[in-house]
Amino acid sequence: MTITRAVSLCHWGAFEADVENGKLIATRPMEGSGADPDMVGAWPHMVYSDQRVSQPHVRRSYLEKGIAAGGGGRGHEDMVPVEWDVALDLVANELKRVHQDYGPTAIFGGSYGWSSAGRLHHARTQVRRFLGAAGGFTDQTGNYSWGAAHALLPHVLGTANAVARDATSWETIALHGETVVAFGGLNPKNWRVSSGGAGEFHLPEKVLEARKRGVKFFILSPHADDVPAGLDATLIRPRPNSDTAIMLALAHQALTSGRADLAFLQRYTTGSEVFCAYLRGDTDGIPKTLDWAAGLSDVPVSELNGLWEAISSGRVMLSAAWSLQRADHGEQPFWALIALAALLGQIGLPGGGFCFGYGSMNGVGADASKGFVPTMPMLPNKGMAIPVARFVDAFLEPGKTIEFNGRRVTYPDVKLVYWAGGNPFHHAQDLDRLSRAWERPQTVIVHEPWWTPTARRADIVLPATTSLERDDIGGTSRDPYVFFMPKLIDPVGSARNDIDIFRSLSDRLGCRELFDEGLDDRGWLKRLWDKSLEHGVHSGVDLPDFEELRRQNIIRIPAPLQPEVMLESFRSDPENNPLPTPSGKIELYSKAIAGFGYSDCPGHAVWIEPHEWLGSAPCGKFHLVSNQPAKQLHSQMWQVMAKGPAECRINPSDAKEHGISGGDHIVLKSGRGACRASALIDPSLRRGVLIMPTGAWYEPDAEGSIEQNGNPNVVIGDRGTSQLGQACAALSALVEIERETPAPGSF
Ligand SMILES: Nc1nc2c(c(=O)[nH]1)N[C@H]1C(S)=C(S)[C@@H](COP(=O)(O)OP(=O)(O)OC[C@H]3O[C@@H](n4cnc5c(=O)[nH]c(N)nc54)[C@H](O)[C@@H]3O)O[C@H]1N2
Ligand SMILES: Nc1nc2c(c(=O)[nH]1)N[C@H]1C(S)=C(S)[C@@H](COP(=O)(O)OP(=O)(O)OC[C@H]3O[C@@H](n4cnc5c(=O)[nH]c(N)nc54)[C@H](O)[C@@H]3O)O[C@H]1N2
Ligand SMILES: [Mo]
Repeated sequence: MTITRAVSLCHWGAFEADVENGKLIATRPMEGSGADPDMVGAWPHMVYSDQRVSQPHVRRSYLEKGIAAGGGGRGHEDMVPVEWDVALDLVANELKRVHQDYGPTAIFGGSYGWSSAGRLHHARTQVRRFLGAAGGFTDQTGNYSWGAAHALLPHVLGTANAVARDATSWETIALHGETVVAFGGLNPKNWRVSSGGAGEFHLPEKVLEARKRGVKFFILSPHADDVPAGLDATLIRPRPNSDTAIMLALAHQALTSGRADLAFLQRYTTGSEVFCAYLRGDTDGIPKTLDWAAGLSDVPVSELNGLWEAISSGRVMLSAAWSLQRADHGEQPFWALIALAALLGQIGLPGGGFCFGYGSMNGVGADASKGFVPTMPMLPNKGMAIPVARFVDAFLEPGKTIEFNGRRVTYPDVKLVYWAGGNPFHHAQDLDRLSRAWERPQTVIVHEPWWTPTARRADIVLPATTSLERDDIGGTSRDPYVFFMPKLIDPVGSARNDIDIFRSLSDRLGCRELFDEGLDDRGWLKRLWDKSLEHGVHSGVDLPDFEELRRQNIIRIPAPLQPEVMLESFRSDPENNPLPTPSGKIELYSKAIAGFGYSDCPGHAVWIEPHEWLGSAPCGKFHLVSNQPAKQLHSQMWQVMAKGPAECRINPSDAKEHGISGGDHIVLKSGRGACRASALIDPSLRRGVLIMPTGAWYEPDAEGSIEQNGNPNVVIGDRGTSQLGQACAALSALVEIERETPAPGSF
């Protein structure tokens, strides 16, 4: 019997694996890593799940009639197993036909989703490289995570690095900070995940260390789960989507109380006069007072006063979770937070200023050296790109022109969809509408290891390996480790690596050289690592060569000499280190944005009422917060973790009013659709708010009326944040609920 023990990596952490006679037996957190044992322990169940796609499949009527079959049968018909060559010929011929008849933009290959960890075999990167090499495609720009910030922050700060990359380290907060205010909280469940994977999950300890050193925490969130245990934080529970009003009111208070740091505004910002005139009410007749914000946020003014007192002196770090900007007018809370921090004048000082994402992902604010984890280079795209979260609109309304960050984008006429490494039937909003849009393209091709809802709705499904079935290099710049991820087991079934599938297709399409430059996997991995070695030479860090990395399996990169303080060099010398904004300063008023003329995103931070929120909701409506799942990465692991429909938290008084007890099956409804959930009574939750995580696989019932597994995106609308960001606004949704009758059957 041969037993191999090796370390590998996934987005939810580094793990040790036992392989016995070629079979994966057990996986557990890498020692000292702090990864979640349930999540990394799921691997053996995942790789051998009965949901694995065993071989290529083609939808029955598509196999018989080709595109004459139409798209209506997707997800309803059976899928016929076929040989690899049959499937690959079909895919290559379709790509050739659509490209010839309609041009590159008719091929939609943005393929948004998290794929797996590992730089070479990252499916979304490979599909976009391949389609680039094959002549071009319609890409997606931005991301679901912080799409509004992706559009806004370059105008205000010059880059979007403030969302995570450049975050001020927790060490400096512990050493120099006095108060942390976290809008959207610091939910420890979000620290179980890192894009790219990680060898350290130590944020809970780092944050508690700051507390031990006397830093006081204020958390603004609808529920207590956003407060880490032991933090002893003051919890303020505003109405969802009202944070901008609170930030503006605190800024107004700074201005009118004389606390505002006018010298900072003068030296480091532009446009403060226009912004301050708005705060005073000179432009709209409404002074943005604490009373005004108390009315909008439904927080007693005494609590807002307490918050003001806490931040009016001492070193203050203001933080906002990414969730705040995944909402109607999601650009505003981020811009308002920057403006408030500017008025307090501590941007660029250790432990002070602002930052986004401390509560959103592992590693934000951890001390790690950047640039050692290589990335795959992209190839030029002769097609076009649309904002990531607008793809359903594009499928439904080809030829329509929308505004997007100062540009006009005309939707392409999509004939072919190619998805590898994402699950749009999990992540898009208004899923019943996506189902209708999904019928329109002539051909849908999906690479997946598992029969996800998206794979089940494809015409051609190609089975992909998981990251345990191939060699790779992985890591993230917010973590001190780089991993060689060894192939632990042979491909399950007849699965192939995404890159090998694209190699076979590019042979058929005559673009192989462009696609992989004649390098095999080992050649690519060595080339990637050589880039890290170069970076090591420039930064004085001694790194092992590729063969040694492979042998060592994992290497630790020394921490930077100085802990990160965001915008420190700009603060110390703004003349010589200007920001890459038009003014070189922080733009509290942006002429560029004002020039776009968008009423939903004017030239400075403003309060704009969300389209859907409790402030103007008819009686009986709830605000649905759909946050990230605790023990999954999005829809990944659902097939082994789910024990029934997703849980939906509800306040006990709200539950009582609706005759709902804990564990009851309930139905959430909106004009867009309905989904089932299991009620979880949560006394810490604000009344009128429901919290239901994403992560369930979309499963409409036979009549198509109630989704069975609890995917909140069935009831959530699909509207862009604004004409600037056109980003995902999933966290602005009003729904109704009822107890399911008759009593719940089995799951
Ligand atoms: N209502 C609501 N909706 C949301 C959000 C929200 O907060 N609320 N959040 C949004 C955010 S921030 C995000 S990031 C998205 C998540 O977006 P999703 O696309 O839903 O993310 P994943 O579930 O991680 O999808 C990755 C897919 O890749 C597959 N996969 C894994 N490894 C491989 C591989 O090697 N090859 C191939 N071909 N496939 C592989 C997995 O099985 C999985 O199906 O959801 C968004 N949607
Ligand atoms: N375990 C786990 N961790 C993850 C992920 C995962 O799938 N699983 N996904 C990762 C990804 S891709 C991303 S983008 C990040 C997302 O990071 P975030 O967007 O920060 O995470 P969420 O869990 O969606 O939301 C965080 C909290 O915001 C609060 N909140 C929602 N709306 C409002 C509001 O209007 N005001 C205030 N004050 N609070 C509000 C909710 O109570 C919620 O618990 O998470 C990452 N971390
Ligand atoms: Mo995300």
